[in-house]
Amino acid sequence: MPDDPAIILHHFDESPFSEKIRLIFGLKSIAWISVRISRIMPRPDLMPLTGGYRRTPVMQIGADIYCDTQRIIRELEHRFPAPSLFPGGNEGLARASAMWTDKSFFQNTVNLVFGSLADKVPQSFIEDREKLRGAKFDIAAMTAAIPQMRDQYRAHVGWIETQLAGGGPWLCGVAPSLVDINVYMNIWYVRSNLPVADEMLAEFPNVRAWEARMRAIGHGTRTEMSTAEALEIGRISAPQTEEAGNALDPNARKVGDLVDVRPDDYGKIAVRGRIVSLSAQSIAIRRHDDIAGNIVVHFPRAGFLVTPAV
Ligand SMILES: N[C@@H](CCC(=O)N[C@@H](CS)C(=O)NCC(=O)O)C(=O)O
Repeated sequence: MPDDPAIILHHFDESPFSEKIRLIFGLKSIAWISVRISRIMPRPDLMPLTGGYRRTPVMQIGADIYCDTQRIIRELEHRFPAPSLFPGGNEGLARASAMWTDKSFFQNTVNLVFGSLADKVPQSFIEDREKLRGAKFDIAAMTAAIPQMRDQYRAHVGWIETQLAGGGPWLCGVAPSLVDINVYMNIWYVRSNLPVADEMLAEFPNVRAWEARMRAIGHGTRTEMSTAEALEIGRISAPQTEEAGNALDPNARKVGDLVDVRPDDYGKIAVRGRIVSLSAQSIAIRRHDDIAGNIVVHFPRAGFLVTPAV
């Protein structure tokens, strides 16, 4: 393996969660490889790498695969510590902010976007997202809820405005942090999809000025690669994760245990493998895939279920 393995992001350009990671590449001036995946399943070159995890984005470094932005961000901060995502401290709160921005705020944003796009949303996308959610992707209900969503979105954006008005120019002070990245996804997604965004943000001058600063961060240095080439890199690489147990694990899980790991909210597909490393914040499992070979897949702990494989 080269000393400096390539950072590969499997993503699609319209994906708001991917935009978080692209901005971190910008903030940290990272050169990265973009692998554009389809917006809907199937993703035949990606599934051998993830073992079935199907949410977007996924980061690949050789034969190590990082799932969920929470886990991807932790890895990027570890490998590229400067500039820090926590310039003024507040690391715990900054990381925890995702539980607001990615869940209640994002649900609000997503309903607003798809309710407004209404009959422009292709049937194939609706069917795919119904499989992902395990529930109806009810565009008509989202459209009917637009007035409520506008109220709630306004409340969320109001908090951003209040925070910026009390200091700034970034949400945690004088330099951009993970809180800016997490929050911005919801502004970016509305701005990218809804012409009414101008009207919705008109009453928030600090948010609009901050939005322009966020946009200026850029995406670092991006080059493109095909899904097949990325799969081949996974196949010929060896995972680099070292074994590490966690004596304080509340369920006495150990390195070598065979487990299933899956998200607890949507896209609940289990990935099965043997634990390689374990901590309060992350779990890595080793699996062998007939196509991709030996792979280690990394997940965060919050928002994920780990169960003994039966
Ligand atoms: N908690 C996940 C959420 C990711 C997520 O929901 N991404 C959307 C796209 S922006 C998704 O997976 N959509 C379905 C898909 O791409 O298959 C994360 O932080 O990465």
